[in-house]
Amino acid sequence: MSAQMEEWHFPAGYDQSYLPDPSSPYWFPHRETMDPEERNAAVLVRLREVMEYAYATSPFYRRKWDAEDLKPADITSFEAFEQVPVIQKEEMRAAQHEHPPFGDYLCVDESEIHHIHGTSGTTGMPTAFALGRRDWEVIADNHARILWGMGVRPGDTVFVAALFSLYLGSWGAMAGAERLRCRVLPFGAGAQGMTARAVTWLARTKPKAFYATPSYALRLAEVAAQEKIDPKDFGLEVMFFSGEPGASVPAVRDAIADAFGARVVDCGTMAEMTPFMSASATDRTPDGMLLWQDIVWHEVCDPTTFRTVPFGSEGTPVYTHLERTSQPMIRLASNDLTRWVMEDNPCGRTYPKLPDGVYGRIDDMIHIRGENVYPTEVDNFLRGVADYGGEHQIVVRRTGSMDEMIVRAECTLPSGQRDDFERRTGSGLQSLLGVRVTFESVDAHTLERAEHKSRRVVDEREHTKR
Ligand code: 8LH
Repeated sequence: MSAQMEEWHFPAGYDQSYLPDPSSPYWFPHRETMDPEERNAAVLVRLREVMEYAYATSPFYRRKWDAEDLKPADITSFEAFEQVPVIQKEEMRAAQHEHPPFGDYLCVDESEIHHIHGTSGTTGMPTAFALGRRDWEVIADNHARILWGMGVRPGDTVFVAALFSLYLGSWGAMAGAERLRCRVLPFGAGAQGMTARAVTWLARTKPKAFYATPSYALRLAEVAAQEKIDPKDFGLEVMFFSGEPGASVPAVRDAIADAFGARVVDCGTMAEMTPFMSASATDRTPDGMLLWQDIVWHEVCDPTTFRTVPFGSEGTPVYTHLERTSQPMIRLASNDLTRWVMEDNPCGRTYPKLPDGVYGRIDDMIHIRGENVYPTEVDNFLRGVADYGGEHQIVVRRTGSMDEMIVRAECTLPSGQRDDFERRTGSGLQSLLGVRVTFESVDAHTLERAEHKSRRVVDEREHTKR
């Protein structure tokens, strides 16, 4: 372990009165800019420690690793660590079913639980997340550190425009902003008429920073336009997003930056992985997301073998907590898709990077007639088309023995004048995706807008798991 790594110990605990020197771009200058090999060596020791802790405190991990004849002490190299079996969400659901409500991977006494969050449960049994009191403080510290990296400073007003419910995104952003000594405006989202009220509050309070999902920011810009308010007048400087692809999809990113006149920052892993901001861009490395490897260990892996892929390659993120004690996740499979690189970052942090962010879930990729279509490609393309109305839907269905893809997009032109729009958009999509597309236009403002995460794909094929 490097003697100079600031506050590096397990279980983690940070000096709650610490703030960096105001002139420093870094919260922890050494940890953020150190030689990555040296950092990795410290992380390897930590991985063993976290595994020892989990093995001692959780029947779930003992069962899982005993079945593979694996002991934490065996983890003496990253090659060995890559052989630790991944956790899939179904296993957590099963563990919570057997040991309600938190599963037998809760590694602290129930009296230590400070927050309970969960999945919405719209696509199956909901999963509960238990976060310890001490962990919450550490999460807040980590998020404050990452917000500092985005350029947010004590005293700044941070407007949180995401659901305050079971969703961890809003609470995690708020915890970090509070620890950073910001002024938090926990506005929320999702109630009737709330978007118009958000416009009023943004115009009145002129916050410096803003958190939401990317699709909600675009929705907000539309509602502001309807209210004859220019979102640039909110005076926002930095908008950070998580929860879905968007902030790293070039056309979406540009649309948000142009509408609000603010910097767009992408962040986010998974709720289970809170501090979920451990993948995040910074003010001087604004594109994609850096992987803050001393907070959460991020691997990008082959989706079948779960061994890491070389830098430059595509794979699926696999995450391991380095600081959580309540429900530490050790090799949680995300089933998302990304690409990682290791290069010099303009901000000086020596972390690997996901240059294109996380571009989607493996399950959401549409397999049609031998081609793979990412819904984000469609989004990116449509946002560049003149007269596009801002929302679309992708329907995949089987007609006879053929799969058919229908893209329905809003158009700002009156219905009698859309021939040219339909022709250029339909043929553009077809050549981009390499599959036949039936393209339809609908009136602007007629498709549903997301108040949270968008759901634009309707796959009607029976065999497709959604
Ligand atoms: C993303 C991104 C992103 C999440 N780019 N896809 O918001 C962060 C946490 C709280 C969250 O959304 O957790 P949740 O609800 O468990 O969803 C996780 C999934 O959301 C993740 O696996 C991705 O598919 C997606 N996601 N942040 C692209 N910045």
